[in-house]
Amino acid sequence: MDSSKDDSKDEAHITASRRGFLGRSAAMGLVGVSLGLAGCKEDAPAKTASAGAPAKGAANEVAPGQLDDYYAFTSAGHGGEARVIGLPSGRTLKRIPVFNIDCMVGWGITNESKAIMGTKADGSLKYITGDTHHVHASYKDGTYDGRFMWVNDKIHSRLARIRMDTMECDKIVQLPNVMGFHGIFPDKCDPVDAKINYTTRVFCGGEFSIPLPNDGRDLDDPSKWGALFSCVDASTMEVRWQVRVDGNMDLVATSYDGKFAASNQYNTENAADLAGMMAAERDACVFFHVARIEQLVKAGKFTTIGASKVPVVDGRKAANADPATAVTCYVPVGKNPHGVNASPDGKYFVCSGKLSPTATVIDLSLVAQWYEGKLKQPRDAVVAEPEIGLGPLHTAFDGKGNAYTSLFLDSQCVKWNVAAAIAQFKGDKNAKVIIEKMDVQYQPGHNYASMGETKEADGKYLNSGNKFSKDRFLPVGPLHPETEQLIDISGAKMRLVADHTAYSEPHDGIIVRRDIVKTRQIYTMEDFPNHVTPDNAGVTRHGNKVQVRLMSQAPAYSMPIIKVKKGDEVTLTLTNYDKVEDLTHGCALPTYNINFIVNPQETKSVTFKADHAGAYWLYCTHFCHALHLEMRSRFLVEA
Ligand code: RUQ
Ligand code: CUA
Ligand code: CA
Repeated sequence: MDSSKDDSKDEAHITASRRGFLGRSAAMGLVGVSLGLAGCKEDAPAKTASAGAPAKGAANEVAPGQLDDYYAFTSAGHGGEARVIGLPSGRTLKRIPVFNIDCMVGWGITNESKAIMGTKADGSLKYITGDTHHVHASYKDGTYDGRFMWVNDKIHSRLARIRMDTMECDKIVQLPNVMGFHGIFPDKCDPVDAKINYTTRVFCGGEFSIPLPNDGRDLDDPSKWGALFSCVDASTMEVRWQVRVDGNMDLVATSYDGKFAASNQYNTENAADLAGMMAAERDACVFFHVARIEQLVKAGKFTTIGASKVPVVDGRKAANADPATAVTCYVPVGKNPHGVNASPDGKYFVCSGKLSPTATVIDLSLVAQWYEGKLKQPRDAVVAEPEIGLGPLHTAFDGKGNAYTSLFLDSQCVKWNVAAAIAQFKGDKNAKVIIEKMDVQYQPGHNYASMGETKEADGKYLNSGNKFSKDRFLPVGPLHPETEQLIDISGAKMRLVADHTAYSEPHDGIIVRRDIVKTRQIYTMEDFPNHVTPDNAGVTRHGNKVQVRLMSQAPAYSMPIIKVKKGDEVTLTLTNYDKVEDLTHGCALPTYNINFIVNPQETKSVTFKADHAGAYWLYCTHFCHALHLEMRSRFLVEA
């Protein structure tokens, strides 16, 4: 095998690789026809030169000691965590374990984190895998308020909340009777009481149809299966209600007035196989009338499914034909759409076609009119449908009337003007819809702009989350990092300012101005009910249940020797008495799988069976002091 040939920088090879990807898709029968590429127009505007080299005086330069202007909060895909990145530098600031186990902080190891993640009767974790796609933060007055973020888990249909002051997950809820929970979006305002102008609900789209309940019935009859849209209370994190829909849901967006949540549907066919999901020429974006759903729930007009007590309202088409009482409105959009995004002026939702080279622009005021009986057909709410390129997925906004859509198949980001698209739809042949197309490397999934999902969209940066990097970075084996390309969108022309790497595989993210985020410096000891005090520190025993209460203060633990007996069930609680910001200690116990950290004034605990005798050095893992290595105690398990 000739492996010496370095073809990684060979353009032809790259192009071939890219074709290979598409070719493989086509060979698998994957959307061969549609991707082969319906409506591909040859008269598309000329591409700008491939932005291979970053611009001179790159705008991403953040000098040593200088702080970034923005935080990016991103998902991590099947890594199961969330991430915090500084922008424009691209420096990774933090990884927030959520659905995954992380032995640096002890997530999935400590009792406190396990209680959040969920355990089985024997105390072990219910799930050890996760698939995070979408991170969205809480709102007030149409912009971020710095309280919370939420992230979905597609694999086990869970929604997690992350406190922005500590950047740690504090609650996780599982959605009943949902599989493939994909899109999420917090509401921005109450649908009835406009004084409640902050997030109180989080909406969740269920992508896969399953038997309802999923207990073994109807296995051979997918026509009876269904999908649910869920509303979670932002503060209690309990599921408030669900709506059964026709078709499926993918991504979710919410209106600025709180009246609507919407989800794009690529499977309006209700099909259970690939060909069936591509049968219809148009699919839909379904708009949920939040106030009416809550009225029905209040009036007791709902059902429940299986063992779940969550109220379920019928949002299927047949039950919602009358606009006067409907809770759902299905607006037809381009074939197999992906992504639905709200424009920062609050007026439009944009759905990308994916299998149609178009984006569909829906006017929210017209959706409202349909519900008031003033609009004939839901389809009349469509006010533009420009052709923008192949494989459009997600759309970001700059707050200046322009939209930026990722084109997966074209490997481009297309900048287009929303007002021009509407004018063109009305018949203006001179409307200049497409402003610029920029090559990205390669095949973008999600993109997102600085503050782009708020009323404060500032049109500074766009991040293109590209699924393939190939030649962009030093090779690291068959799996490459992804390319997160940072694009300066503040000028007339888009300008690539950096290729940042990302470990597989972030999907979506948000870019938040740094002044919005207010983090804590240290914890408050009293916030932990089980914190150790000098009075209760030490070893106490009740039968074979042993409490080990330990304190840390650099460079020592409060007990040099800890003695237990083989067979004991040990609960070790550690409170960090250091008060200096960032003065964190670790706690590792060899052969017992114990490994976690305690930040200043924080308390954590672990429970384990001391099932093998011997001497074990309980040691500090987190560099804390000149005598960090000496910071250890003898943990003795007597035979
Ligand atoms: S959605 S890019 Cu498009 Cu979850 Cu992944
Ligand atoms: Cu304490 Cu290292
Ligand atoms: Ca379809």
